[in-house]
Amino acid sequence: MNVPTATSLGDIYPGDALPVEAKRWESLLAKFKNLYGKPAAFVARSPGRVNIIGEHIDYSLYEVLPMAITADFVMAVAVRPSDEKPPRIRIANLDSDKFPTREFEIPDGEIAIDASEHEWTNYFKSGLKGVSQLLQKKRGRFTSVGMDIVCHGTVPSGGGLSSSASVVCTSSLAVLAANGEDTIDKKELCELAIVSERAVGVNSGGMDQAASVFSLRGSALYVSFKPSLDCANIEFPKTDPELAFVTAQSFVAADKHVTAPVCYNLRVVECTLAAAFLAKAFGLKKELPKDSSPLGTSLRGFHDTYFEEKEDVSDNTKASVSEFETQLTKLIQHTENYLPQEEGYTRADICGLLGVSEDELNQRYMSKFPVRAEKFMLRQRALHVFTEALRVIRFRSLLSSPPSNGKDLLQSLGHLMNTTQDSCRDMYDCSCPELDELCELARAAGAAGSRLTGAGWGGCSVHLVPKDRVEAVKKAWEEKYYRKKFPDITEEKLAQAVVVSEPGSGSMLFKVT
Ligand code: NG1
Ligand code: MG
Repeated sequence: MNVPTATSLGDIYPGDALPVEAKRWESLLAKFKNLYGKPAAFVARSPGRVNIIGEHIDYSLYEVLPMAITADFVMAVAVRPSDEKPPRIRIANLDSDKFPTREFEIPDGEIAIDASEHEWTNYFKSGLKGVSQLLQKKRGRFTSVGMDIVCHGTVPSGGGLSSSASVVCTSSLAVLAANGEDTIDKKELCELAIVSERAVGVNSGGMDQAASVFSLRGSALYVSFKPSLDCANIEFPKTDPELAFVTAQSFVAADKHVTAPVCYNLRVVECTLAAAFLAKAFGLKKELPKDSSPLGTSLRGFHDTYFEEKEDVSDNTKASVSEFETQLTKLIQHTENYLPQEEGYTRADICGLLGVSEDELNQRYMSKFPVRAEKFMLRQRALHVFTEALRVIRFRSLLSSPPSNGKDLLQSLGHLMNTTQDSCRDMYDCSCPELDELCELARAAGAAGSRLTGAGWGGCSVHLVPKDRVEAVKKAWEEKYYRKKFPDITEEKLAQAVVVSEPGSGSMLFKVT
């Protein structure tokens, strides 16, 4: 698939959003001219995303269902003279108080990123680094051209809507275009952005980048990672009452960079260890296959290998939906039986079963991205992953063959989302009291389904609400959550807290004419 190029704003933004966006783009291009004394040559953009269902299972290589939102990150670019040695990057932001202007040289060798420092341009550098590695492979020796850049983002940072992916995908796209790659394969761009973002210190899966790169306006995106990255657009059926997805910020900042060793990166390790543990407990003869998951082997790899050995399923990617559901149901049972320790597993427990030393265990699973834990909650994490994978399949089936009554559909979808929230809170331990409260308030005011979205531990929540209940839900949050918790909240911040999400379009490149 190629990235479409377009020359006018009207091609991306729905009519009603145009005046606001047009103003923003005008400021972007005007600031560019002002700062660099020449016009920008092109603008790259990628959106944030909201995940509808399939939480914390992308890095176990199970299917997920996010959609792009209309908030995005845009980057106006001009290439600097090609004979400049070493080439330079000048990068500014419309929001210059929060994101100060930076200037640096592009080194001849590897691009260094200090992930311990919370620096906004690290996300640009991770895109630059990823593209440089790719083009080095393609072209041999390679150093990027220099670039002058002005950018701006409307995805709230640390708010669970994947501002990071919007920046990394936009940056990768911009660096590719600046270096003359004018037909850009979206799959290549996405795979590149997934790996690039890990340079910033979080050992993430690929959902955010897929949603940011591939989404089409008006539909959600069903993302699969096996046998390789693939996406399908999913439209929401027209129903009465109409469905709306509403996001609500908890305003609890989820700073993954600080919490990664005890939260996100630890979950990645726990899931990978659960796969190794189950494979050993079942005496699988084959090693778990190497795959694209962050630590190279995954619960999905265990899943496929298990059914290959025990039930002669030679290619599980060909399993029907109902066969896959049956398989997951069996794995849930097996996890309950073979990972019995509710109180978790120590390193010694795990080493004992896997037959490795603690040094080997740490080296294999915990060296690239260090984690801190006494106990690894393998049972709970695997149960979350398998049950969540099942919920995603059921959610998708409901959308493709909806019950004739819109109310039934709403209720069934909502029930799945609510169950996800319970599992995130109780099994995956990635919710927080504020997110739980937002969900409870919404349900009491008429939401059909409510849950956290994104990594959790703060950030954002998503709610399936019949259109005629949206105002009531908003009012409940305003009175019982936002004004109570934050008595000084400004009207502006309140307006940003709750958004009725319209599915937006994915990464694009615009020539400035
Ligand atoms: P957030 O923190 O919301 O961007 C993260 C991961 C995803 C996925 C979700 C949980 C990154 C960049 N993204 O999203 O890959 O695992 O958590 O479903 O870390
Ligand atoms: Mg992120």
